[in-house]
Amino acid sequence: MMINSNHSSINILYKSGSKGYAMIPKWLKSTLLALLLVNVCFAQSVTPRIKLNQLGFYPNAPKVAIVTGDISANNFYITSTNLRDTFFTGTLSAEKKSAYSTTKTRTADFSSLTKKGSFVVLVNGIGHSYVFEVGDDANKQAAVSTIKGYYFQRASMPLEEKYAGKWHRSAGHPDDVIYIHPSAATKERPEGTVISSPGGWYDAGDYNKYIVNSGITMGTILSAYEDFPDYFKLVNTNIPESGNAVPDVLDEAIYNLRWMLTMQDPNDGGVYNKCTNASFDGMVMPGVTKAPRYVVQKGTGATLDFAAVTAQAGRILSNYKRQLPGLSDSCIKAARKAWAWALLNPALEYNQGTMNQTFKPAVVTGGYGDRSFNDEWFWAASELYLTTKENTFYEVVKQQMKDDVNLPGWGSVGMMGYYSFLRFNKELPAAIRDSVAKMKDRIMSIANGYIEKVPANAFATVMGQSARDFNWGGNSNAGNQGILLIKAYLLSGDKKYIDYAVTNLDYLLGRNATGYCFVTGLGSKSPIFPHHRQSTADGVVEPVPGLLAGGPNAAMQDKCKYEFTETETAYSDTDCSYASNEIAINWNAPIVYLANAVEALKGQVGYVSKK
Ligand code: 9MR
Repeated sequence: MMINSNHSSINILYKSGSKGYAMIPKWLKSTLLALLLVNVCFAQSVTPRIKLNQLGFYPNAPKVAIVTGDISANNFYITSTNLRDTFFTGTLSAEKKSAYSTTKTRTADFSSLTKKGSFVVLVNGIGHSYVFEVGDDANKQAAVSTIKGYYFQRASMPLEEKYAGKWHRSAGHPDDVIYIHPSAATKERPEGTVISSPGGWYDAGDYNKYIVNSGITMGTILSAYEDFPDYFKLVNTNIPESGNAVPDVLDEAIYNLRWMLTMQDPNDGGVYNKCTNASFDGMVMPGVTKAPRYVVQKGTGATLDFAAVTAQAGRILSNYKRQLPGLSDSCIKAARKAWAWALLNPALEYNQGTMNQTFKPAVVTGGYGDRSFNDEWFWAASELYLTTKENTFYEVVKQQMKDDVNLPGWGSVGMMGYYSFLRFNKELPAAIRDSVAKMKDRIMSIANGYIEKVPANAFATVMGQSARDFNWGGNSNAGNQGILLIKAYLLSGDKKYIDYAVTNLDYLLGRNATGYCFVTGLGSKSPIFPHHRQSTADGVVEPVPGLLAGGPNAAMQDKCKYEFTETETAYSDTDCSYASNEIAINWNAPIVYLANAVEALKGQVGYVSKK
């Protein structure tokens, strides 16, 4: 229903009925209208002070915008994009002071607006928000474009215009001549031996490929598929493999999986930490520099992450044996071999500093150096057990299981094992279901802890309840908290957990203290200058789309120029800022999971009417 309101003079002119309008002489009408338009546009122009999911909302889902700063008005309006028609009038909440910046906020809750269309939030004296949609596909663009982001990270193949649009480019690093770095030399593969390690995704803004970071990334994406296989059958990302008999999200993951398989030494099963230059390339297009590439030292973290991913992939791909002959079996074989190597090398750390004291050339690219391997043992044992059902793996699950497991990250993968066990809980033997019950309790207790703290949060999100959320790549925390809440929904069937997961999707897409929608190419205000070599060097104004910026990082290690510097605003949309504005495969994966899970569940939880 349309509600008449008096929030804007232009509205009065149009809405007060033909009588009032007709009383004004014709010559005056046009002058007045012009004047009023100038006035309205001035007083009610778009403002960054209204923060919201810049894509929009589902008709029957919660809808919240956050208005920041000093506000004298008490009402807000949801209007048409030309501000003429008002569809909802609401009252702003009491003011809240943010815990991690000087920002003051008031909440505009318009959840009961169910009308579909394009709208803005209007607050008198402040202005109006960016245009957002209410519709059945509110987060679909985020869901699809963040998967497509991985296609743009592919090494060793040209990105053709029909898939990559204006971001098409040549193949980049062929990676068919990779030297065994002295740190990785063995009898069978002495220093300087050449191997081939093509394909895979570039890690981030840089052009190197790291197994540890691929591990958590692949685990997250494969888990999204395993949780919602039917949904993913319908997701088309327009990649070269689209239209084959495998879902696009799996085709994309397989591109990286095949690279991962090249990183295992077939002689002993150990896995190299990375395939890398000795030092980072300049801000040039992929493949411009011809610096030698190396595989560097094997490690327990890399090898167990590899075992977990290949075990999980082997399980998933056993349903695609006809389409992908041999791949599932090769993965499981590789996982077992990696496991065997790890048993002989149970805690071989990758310490780049120490390595560089012994071996030349010194390697100064990303370290991903982990020191504790309990969580990697647990994750690898979990995936191997779930794939093979062999008790030896379950013995290790029992030994390594901890009950204080927290959100996943590249150096902390225990929760990945929890997630996989819980996915298959119903199929497990009774004795095992008891330990799985403890995993469920842990997840529910973290989820409930998040929910309790939302009312105190100035943006009414789960993200940003602790200063620790704003670290390097902090936006992945928002995504990972969202995933945990989705799991809580899947475990409990209680819809409120999805509502809270959506607060974090809203956070990433604009409802945050910076006001940025953090995915390139989405929304009205998103990063233009990510620390991403291709985006900087390709001569295209818009950055490569579908990539999530790291986000506010209070430590600002890069010492670049920051537009804002408080804990929750320490974000700089400059290509200098690798500490807040880089993109990375492990940060994209949680938003891939979250956005796609919400799209997959939107009918089940009643956000949209079921078709
Ligand atoms: O994501 C990594 C972050 O947790 C570390 O604090 C940081 C510094 O070691 O490195 C980040 O990873 C970078 C990697 O080392 C190289 N590629 C780009 C990654 C994102 O900045």
